[in-house]
Amino acid sequence: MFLYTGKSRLAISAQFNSIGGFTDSASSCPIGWDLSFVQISVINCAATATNINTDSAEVGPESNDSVGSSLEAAAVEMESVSKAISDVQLDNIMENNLNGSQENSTGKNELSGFWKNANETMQKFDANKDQHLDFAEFSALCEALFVNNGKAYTIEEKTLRTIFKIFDQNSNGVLCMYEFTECYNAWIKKILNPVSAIVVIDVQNDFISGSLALKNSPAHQDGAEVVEPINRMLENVAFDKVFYSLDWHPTNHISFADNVNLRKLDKSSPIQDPNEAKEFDVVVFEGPPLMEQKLWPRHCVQKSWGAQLQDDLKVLPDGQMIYKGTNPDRDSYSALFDNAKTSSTDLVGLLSEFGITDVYVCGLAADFCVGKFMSVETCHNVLFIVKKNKNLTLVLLTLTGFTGKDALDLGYRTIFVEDATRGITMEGINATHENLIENHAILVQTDEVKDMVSGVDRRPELGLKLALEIEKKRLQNGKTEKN
Ligand SMILES: [Ca+2]
Ligand SMILES: [Ca+2]
Repeated sequence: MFLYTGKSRLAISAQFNSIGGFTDSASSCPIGWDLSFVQISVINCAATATNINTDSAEVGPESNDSVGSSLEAAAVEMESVSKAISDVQLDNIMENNLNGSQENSTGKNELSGFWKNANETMQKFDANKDQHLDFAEFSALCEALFVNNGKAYTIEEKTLRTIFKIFDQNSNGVLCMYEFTECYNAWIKKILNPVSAIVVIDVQNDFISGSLALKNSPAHQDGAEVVEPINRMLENVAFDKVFYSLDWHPTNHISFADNVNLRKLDKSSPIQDPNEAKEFDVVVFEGPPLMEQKLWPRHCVQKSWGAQLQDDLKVLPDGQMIYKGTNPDRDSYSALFDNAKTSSTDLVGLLSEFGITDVYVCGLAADFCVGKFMSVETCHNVLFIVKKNKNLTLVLLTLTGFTGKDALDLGYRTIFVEDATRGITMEGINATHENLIENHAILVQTDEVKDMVSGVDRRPELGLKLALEIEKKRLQNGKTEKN
């Protein structure tokens, strides 16, 4: 059985061997499903307006023009798919699992050799030929999986045990074929064959040489310096998708100091007379909602020179612009929220539509509000943009659009391209780096990116991140089923 989306790469010829939340009660071995895979697929289904036949569990394409339909629609479709799956004959699913998926669900390259399918991989690493992978056998697999141009990375045993435990769903100390099939489909395949997007953040005139030039901020970094490494990446690396984000404010934006008269100050505002308010002061607007607001110089006004991408930045013809801060009444924090619910929905949708597994982040400014956002468990932090500091905004765009019991949980593997970013304060930059690493993102240099995107440099940290996401989704799915 297949899901068709009419879009080649993502088309989820899903064979339902990687769909979340199903347990074979007749067997001691739970069958693993990769929810994210189907989520991505289902969004795509929704975007191409598929119809779902819940009896046959087949999804067919339908010519239509509703590309970009809402994510709620996707969630509804998701439910339909789930229902359809539960009617499917278990035997067929198992058979598909055992055969391994010949379809390349996410990646662009054909997998070959012993990585070709779950069965071949199992045979390769099942040293004692008992049709199970014990921890030692799994460790050997990881040694072959996590390499840089053939050279194995050293992986801590603790990390290996964490990953092994995630896939050993019945905790009997070995991976049976069913468990391993999930491991293969949801994890190994994506590691071998990542689908990569780069998000070039706010490389705009105002942040480089305009009203909020980075070089005037405490770290005195020159924003223009990101242009060369970013261009180098865009020229040499075959990203699956390229996004450019732009701060894009209307002239009456709440954050501009010279707009302070446009809105009423609240009684609680530390400055009561708007004529006394200056740039970088904090005021409180009456709202609703009540809004504490730092006042910034006018910057990145829609269609102005300051909002334009820096002249030398390479803009690929198929690169997509992501506009943010477009709501006049939202400050940066609310814009974050707002971004998360509206403008980031576009980005979420796009990342999903293209089956992105890995997000590379570069641009301005490198710092973001540490802890405040990244520590939020449910917030699958991904892209950060600009929000506040002494004299620059530092916004964090989080992909929080999907919440609730059937929430789509998009935990992308995130790669921060260190030499293609510049920040505001050294403290902020260092804290950002630490925070990224704690959250299983990695820092790399521009020249390392090509091999990672092509799948010849495969980092264990990102493998751990993906495994943790699989576990998180499984738990969420379990809760959903109980409710
Ligand atoms: Ca074995
Ligand atoms: Ca097991």
